[in-house]
Formats: sequence, structure tokens, C-alpha cells
Amino acid sequence: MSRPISAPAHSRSQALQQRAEHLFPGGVNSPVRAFRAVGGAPPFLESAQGAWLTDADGNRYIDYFGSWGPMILGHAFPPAVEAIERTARKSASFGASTESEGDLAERVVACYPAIEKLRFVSSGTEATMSAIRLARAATNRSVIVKFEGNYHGHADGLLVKAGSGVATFGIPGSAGVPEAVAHLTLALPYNDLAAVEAAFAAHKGEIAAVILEPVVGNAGCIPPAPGYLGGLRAITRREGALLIADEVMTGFRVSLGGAVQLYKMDPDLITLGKIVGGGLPVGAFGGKRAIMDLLAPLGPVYQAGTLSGNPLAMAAGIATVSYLQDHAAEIYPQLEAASKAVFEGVAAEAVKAGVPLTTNRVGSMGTWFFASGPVTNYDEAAKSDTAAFGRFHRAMLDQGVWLPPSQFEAAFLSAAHGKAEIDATIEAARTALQAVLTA
Ligand code: HOZ
Repeated sequence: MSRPISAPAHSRSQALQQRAEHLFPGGVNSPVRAFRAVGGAPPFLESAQGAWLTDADGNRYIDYFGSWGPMILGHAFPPAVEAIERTARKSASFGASTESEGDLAERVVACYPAIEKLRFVSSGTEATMSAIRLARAATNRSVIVKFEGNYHGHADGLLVKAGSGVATFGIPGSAGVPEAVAHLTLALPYNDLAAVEAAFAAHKGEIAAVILEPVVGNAGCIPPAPGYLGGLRAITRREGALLIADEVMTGFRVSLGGAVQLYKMDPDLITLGKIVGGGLPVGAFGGKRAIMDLLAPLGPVYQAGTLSGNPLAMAAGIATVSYLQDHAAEIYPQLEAASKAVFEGVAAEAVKAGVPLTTNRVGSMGTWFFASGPVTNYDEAAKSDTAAFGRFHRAMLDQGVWLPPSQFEAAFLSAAHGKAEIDATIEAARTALQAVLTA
């Protein structure tokens, strides 16, 4: 039995949105936040605690986007808050080296043995952009292979057939990227080793690197097929190209050592973001010492940043990563159990309601695709009924459950999601799935 939905009041959010429309393109500072793919106006957020968000009108929501990934320990995680406060009293930024950079780096290296050396930057976009430059310099080659629906930030060469907002808005790439740059990116179907073999055969000695999300999160959640990651490693090694695991989303998420640990990958370079900064702006890229030492001032590859290794960001990162390290044995099984319960619970409601749904999940990230499935690549994800997803999203939001506002963005759980939140989510989904049917 489903209960009627009465949408909460949003008058203050609406007023803030009106002001924002004058100030920011689309009223936002990052496109997917505009809710254009799901309809309705985005509530403005004011605070959050644990698994709960509070908007500018005082409405509360169970959070399933976790600031797009970083909030694995829940919002306002006390050790991170205290570390940020303590550090801010000493200065928010120096633009010079601090002890905290080494402290976080040692923790990253401990979790990611494939990272022998690293650099901190301020975003995932910077991390992938820098990794690509490094790969080109290391191989003296220009062409990059990426996969359709994978998103590696918004650097020019990586927007070709990208996921996230590019997929959400159904655009093939971005205006403003010169053809000469886009031409150097080959976008291939994900989970298709034959396509990779064909690309290497057609571009013999030209491909510098293959970059991928080892678990795709930006086309919705798509796991790698058995043997796929190992196959990529074998091909790239044979062809003298580098393999870059973009773990901005999956790093510290699908396991303490990310997808690299979960799937026993052996990439040349790894990019990190989101969780490594505990919610503050941090990215990182790292890998084999010989490659990393090509960076200036040791080598000829230039890369820099005033806010790289920023002390506030390092403090939040250390608080988060150290907690995950110390409690990994409890936290990851707990995340797995909570995530399994909510993803399977909603999937079961869809079966009862007669709504075709394909549920993909790896640990605490996943997606309910409004499609019959299976969903193993971007073309299959794109067959989803995005209008149905929009109705589901709105009905869930009206009942106090905030899903990522696009069919092509993974949902995330945190360690603060307990039985009460999960039961309430499944209950809300029962009603929302009825809204899906009443198009
Ligand atoms: N591209 C981000 C998610 N994959 C969205 C970032 C944001 O809107 O904050």
C-alpha cells in the first residue's frame, strides 16, 4: 500500500534559486546540480549531519549522493571537523610545504602499493589531466584511449563521449574543445576488449595511455566484466602504453585500496579525489617512481598549484583516511551490508510494482537503472527510461530521500546509513515506484 506524497515547502530555496539564476549560468556552479535531468527546482542545502541533509526551508532528506562521493563517513564527521578547526587556527594556506602532506601521502601509499610517489592537487579534474600529461611524456606518444560514459573531469581531451553531466545532457562532448585535441582521444565501448585490441592495431605505437574508471560511476554504476581489467593490463603492457586507473570515485570507496585492491589491478598511474580529501578539495595522482620523477622540478613535465596540498584539505583527508584505515575491518562490511539491503530492497519493490529496473552495485556505490538490462556499458545505460527516473527522483525527494539527480550518476551510502534510513528509503521507493507508473 503506498501513501500519498505531499511535497514539502521550498519557498526559501526557490528565492535563492531565482537569485542564483542571475549570478551563475543555469543558476549553478556545476551543471548536474541544476536538476535539469529530473525536473523540479533543486533545494538549496544548509547543513548536513551523518546521513541526513537539511535544506534552506528546514526539510530533511536521507542523503544518497554524499557530495558525489566524499562523505563515506557521513557529513560533519567529528574528527574531520575538529581537524579542520584546529588547522584553520594556524592558517588556511601557506603555499609552502607542511608536515601534513607527508602524513596523508604515507597513508595513501600504505593503502595503494601501486603508488610509489604522488602529487596532491585540488580536484579530480586536475589529477586526471596531469596523469595524462605525464603518460604522454613518459611514452612520447599522443593518443589517449578512454571509454564511453567514463568521466575523468572536464579537461579538454577527456570530455569526448564522457559520462556525468555530458551524458546527463546527452551531448557528445563539449563545444570549445578544438578538433585537434578531441582527435587525440579515442572513445571506445567499456567492457569490450576486442575494441581495445582493434584500436591498438589501428594506432600502432601512437597510444600513450588507456584511462578508465575501473568501476564506472559516471554513466551510473557499471562494474567491470570478469577478466576485463586484466585484459587491459595485458594489452597496454604488450603495446608499451600506460594504464591509468581513475579512482577519483572508487578510491577508498569500493575497498580501502579502491578498485585496484578489489580487482587486483596493477595500473601504472592512479588518480584519486573525493574521499582522499574528506570533503575538502583534494585530488592526487601517483604511481611508479620512474614515471612520477618526470615531474618538475626533477623532470620536464610541468604541473603546479598554489592550493596543492592545502593544509585544511590535508587535515580533513588525514582524519578521514586514518579512520578508514583504523576501522576498515568493520566499516567496509557494514557499508556492504547496508548497501545490499537498500539496493536489493528497492529492486524487490520494483519487481512487485512491475517496473523494469536493473540494479548495478559495487559495495557502497550503485544505480537503479530504469531499464530491463543488463547494463554493462554506456549504450545499454543510455537505453534507460530517463523520464521514469525523473519521476522516481522527484517522488523520492518529496518523501525526503535525495538521490543523485541523474540516471547517469552513481548513488553512494555512508557509514552513517543505518536500518532506520534504509527502511525509510525502501518505504519511500514503494510509493515513488507508483509515481513512475503514473506517467
Ligand atoms: N560531475 C560530478 C559528479 N560526477 C558532479 C559534481 C557537482 O555537481 O558537484
